[in-house]
Amino acid sequence: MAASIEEKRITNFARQNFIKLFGNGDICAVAAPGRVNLIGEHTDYNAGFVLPMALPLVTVMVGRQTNSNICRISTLAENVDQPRTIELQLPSEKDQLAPGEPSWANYVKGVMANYKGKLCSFDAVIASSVPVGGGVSSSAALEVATYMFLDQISQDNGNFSLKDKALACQKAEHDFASMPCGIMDQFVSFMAKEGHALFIDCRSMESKLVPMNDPGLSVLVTNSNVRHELTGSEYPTRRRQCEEAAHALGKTSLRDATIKELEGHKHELFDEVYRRARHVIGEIQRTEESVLALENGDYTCFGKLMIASHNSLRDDFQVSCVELDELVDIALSVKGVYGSRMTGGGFGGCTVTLLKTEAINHLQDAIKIKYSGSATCYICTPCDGARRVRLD
Ligand code: GAF
Repeated sequence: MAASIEEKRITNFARQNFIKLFGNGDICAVAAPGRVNLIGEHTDYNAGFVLPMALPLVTVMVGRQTNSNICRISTLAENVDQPRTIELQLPSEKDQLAPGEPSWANYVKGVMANYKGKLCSFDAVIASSVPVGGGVSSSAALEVATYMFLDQISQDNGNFSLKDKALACQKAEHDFASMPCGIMDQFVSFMAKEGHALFIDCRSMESKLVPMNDPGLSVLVTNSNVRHELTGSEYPTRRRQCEEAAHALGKTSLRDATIKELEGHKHELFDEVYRRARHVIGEIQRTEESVLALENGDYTCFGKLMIASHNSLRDDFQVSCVELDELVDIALSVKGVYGSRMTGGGFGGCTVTLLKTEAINHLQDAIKIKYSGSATCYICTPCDGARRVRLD
């Protein structure tokens, strides 16, 4: 899927609807991608490493600044709670904004509340091809698109760094969606580069681009199209358990802990807490090793690390589900597949599979025949982060 085709389709859709709702005239458009995490799951809030890449799937926001002191925001995204259009009084102070109903608007309001430049009133329409609840970061794509849009229309956007903007979007998600997420999703949605995965050190917030442009290598993202309701409640619990383990080991975060130290404290920890920590410590190490493997073109090694990651998420971190396990097993039964794992927060959503390009059709056929549900497959090349979109 070429980013530009997808981007054009969604942008035109949003633009036509904008004109219907708010009239013709000067319109600007921005796009922010969803992401797939290749490896490094549930490590970002443990100050660890992650290795995501941006997807061709995007959220776009089109619109313009107005002089009305009212912000009118409309969404075309599927699966949203009603109403689809909200009107907000432009607040004199950003902290007057508060979360509420409809829930989709909280991501937009949260970013407005944390926007670092000067807010102005606007009309906007949002459209997206990032599947909601797919574990490919539809929330971050909406937050980052909102931030980019505000930057485009503001008279004074303050020229902040992408890192500052990512942190503002993360805070929006914490405060307005009650989701204590790490920094991975917002960071990669801002900073990704075409043809590369992004290795992020979530402690120093430094990152390195890792080339991923071998035509013989492909990435298949498979949406299980299931979402178990546990996600909302289990994520904060996992985060708390990790903090509890770090505390018991006398560390600021699990990034600084070793398996040996964990074993030494095993008797002091609840079994669940011990296993959560074992996943995180192992996953941080796997992520470091996977970058070297990718840089050396050692896809077999990378694939093995992905499989170990999945097993650890399933058995120790306990965030997988039967559908994701089934999709991983199907992928691993196909010749030419290097590795496969669940990706994102878990309890449904997507798997990511690294494979030889020549094996893609076989894998898609196997999923069609063997998967007990109905899956959606996306062949993905690494795309650019958030950008302004030119309107023809
Ligand atoms: C979700 C969160 F938003 C991320 O910060 C990350 O923790 C991920 O789950 C798990 O790796 O996408």
